[in-house]
Amino acid sequence: MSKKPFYITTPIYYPSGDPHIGHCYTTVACDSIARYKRMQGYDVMFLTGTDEHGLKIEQKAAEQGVTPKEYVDVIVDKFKNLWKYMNISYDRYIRTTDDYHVEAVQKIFKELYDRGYIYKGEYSGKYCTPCESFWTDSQLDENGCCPECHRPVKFAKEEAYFFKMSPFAERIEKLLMDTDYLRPKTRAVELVNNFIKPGLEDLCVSRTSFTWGVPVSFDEKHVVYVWIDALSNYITALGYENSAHSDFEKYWPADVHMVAKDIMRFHAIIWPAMLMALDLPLPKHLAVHGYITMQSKGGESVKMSKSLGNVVDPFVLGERYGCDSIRYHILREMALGADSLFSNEIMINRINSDLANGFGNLVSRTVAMADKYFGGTLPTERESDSLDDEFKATVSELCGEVDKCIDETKLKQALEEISKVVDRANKYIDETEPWKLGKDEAKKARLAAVLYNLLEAIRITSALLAPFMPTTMPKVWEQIGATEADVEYEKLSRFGVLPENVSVHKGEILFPRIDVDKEIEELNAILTKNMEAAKAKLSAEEKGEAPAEEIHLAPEITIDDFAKVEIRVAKVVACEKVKKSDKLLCLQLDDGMGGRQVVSGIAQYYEPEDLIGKKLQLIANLKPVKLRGVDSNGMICAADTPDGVKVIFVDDSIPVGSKVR
Ligand code: ME8
Repeated sequence: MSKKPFYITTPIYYPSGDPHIGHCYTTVACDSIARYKRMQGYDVMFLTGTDEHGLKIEQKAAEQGVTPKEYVDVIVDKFKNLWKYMNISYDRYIRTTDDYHVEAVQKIFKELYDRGYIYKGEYSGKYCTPCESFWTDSQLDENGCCPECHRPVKFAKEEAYFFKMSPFAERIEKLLMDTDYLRPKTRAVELVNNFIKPGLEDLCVSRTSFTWGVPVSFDEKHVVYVWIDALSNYITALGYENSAHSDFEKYWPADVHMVAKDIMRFHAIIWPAMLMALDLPLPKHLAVHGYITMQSKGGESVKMSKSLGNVVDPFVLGERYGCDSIRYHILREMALGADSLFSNEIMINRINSDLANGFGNLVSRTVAMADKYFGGTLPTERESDSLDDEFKATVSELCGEVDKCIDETKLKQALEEISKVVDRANKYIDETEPWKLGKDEAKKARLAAVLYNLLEAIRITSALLAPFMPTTMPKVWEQIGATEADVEYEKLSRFGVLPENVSVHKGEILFPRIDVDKEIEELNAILTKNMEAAKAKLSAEEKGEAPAEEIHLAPEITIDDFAKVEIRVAKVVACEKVKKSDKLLCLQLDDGMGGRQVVSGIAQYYEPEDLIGKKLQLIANLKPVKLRGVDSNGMICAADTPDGVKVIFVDDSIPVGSKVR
């Protein structure tokens, strides 16, 4: 039997700054649902990606002296690294700069034009450059600034194409008010009252004031502006109007689009209108969540965002507590639709209470007792008690409850349901007092029953937690002696799946208890330092200055990690520009080991003759690569400074080949 398809998407993120915990929320939430649905046997397509066009990217790239594509490539890699680190199981990653997407967007734009839904006009209004948004006067904040980032806006006017919204108003109102499209439904009234009732305004869908975008095929001085380019990703990634993919028939319409409230309007009104104009089916659900917020100095909760510089680096948290704990924390704290305040204290207390004291303790106590009283293998003789029936029923019903929460995109509730059963299991230990049973030979059969019931509770709760915490749960299965077959979805509503004589294996502590005071002090210091550096960088960028220093604080390494990098002193014996490249120089080095060739991106800062005869530091054990077809065996050390890149030269008295440590 062929599996039922299930299609879920995150927004495509702007690669205009490093990803932060706010981006992680949507992606981790979608990943958990995707994993859950795969576990249930669906054929899942989980899409994420990056939204790479627009003025802001064009400007940032120009400031750095690189092309927009070069600029986004670096940040897209950071997003992909983060998703790898957070164990995100996306099936497809779309970049709006991918050729197939560009081609499909041009066709979609032309199709909408041919159908009479796009026309040429003139746009004028208040424009916020960092947010790339035009705002009406009534939308500006109390200081007449951008309502999103609160920076000044300027009056702007240009020829533009518009997408007609009014033909779809009635159908969209019905979609929002009478169907289960928008979640939570409470937001539908706000959208209808604010945008549909006053009359849907036509949407500006092209720009002539910048070039970094998809060109309008029939009027090349225009580029497609934001939403037709960005929203189309959900269908072009499946092969709509392109031949790079061929899953459109299978996966469209999407089962769930998940976004934060900042882009709800675009997904709740504009996206359905575009699909209606193209005569395509509408997605089944749009799940809208709130923001991860931070407390400002004034005490209010404000959105964590790169344009405010108040971001928390997921790598810093992951290195300290493990990425599963971070995944759990962010999902457990945020109810669908509501904001959730991020603080180190809330996070640490949550990890301690639910994971260290709750689930982790349940596993370690149960496994330790099976080990202590039965040498790890349960005897088959059992004695049940009436207390067990209610416990078994509670555990067996959990899967149905979690299924319901997943289907309603209520992940916080799903985790709460699981926590309740974990708490119930810990209480079952207190009620049955296995440590007393263990002292009495006559009660061993009862003890075996108690421990078996606990192992079954762990089997079921851990399997249901696995989509949320995919790294840790296989370790739990190892400890409780469960095979992959034991944790299959079909066996999660059934008690009594583990073999009667199951063997446990004591293992590492899954979630070590965190010393709250000590940790908060250390973490606050790191995160405050990072945040201040991020803000300094942001304000330097706004003033058009290069940042004083690179702000990203890499995770701590040990001396052994450092020892893996071999730095040697080398002398430049020859140097020339790499052909057809403005950036690269090719250096011949005397490294005291027979010599080598290194290619370095410093041609904008040095002429070849500036370097010949100089001594510098060479990363000698870097894997060789080809740059513009030229072999490069290592890397030379240089510093990023406000005046550009500067090579770190070494005193001439140090012999070539000397090791730097
Ligand atoms: O809007 N809390 O991209 P974007 C929760 N490219 N979620 C947050 C968050 C926070 N503090 N900060 C960001 C765009 N997000 C467009 C989208 S879609 C066709 C185009 C998440 O990089 C949240 O999901 O500004 C938000 O909707 C998304 O990042 C947008 O990020």
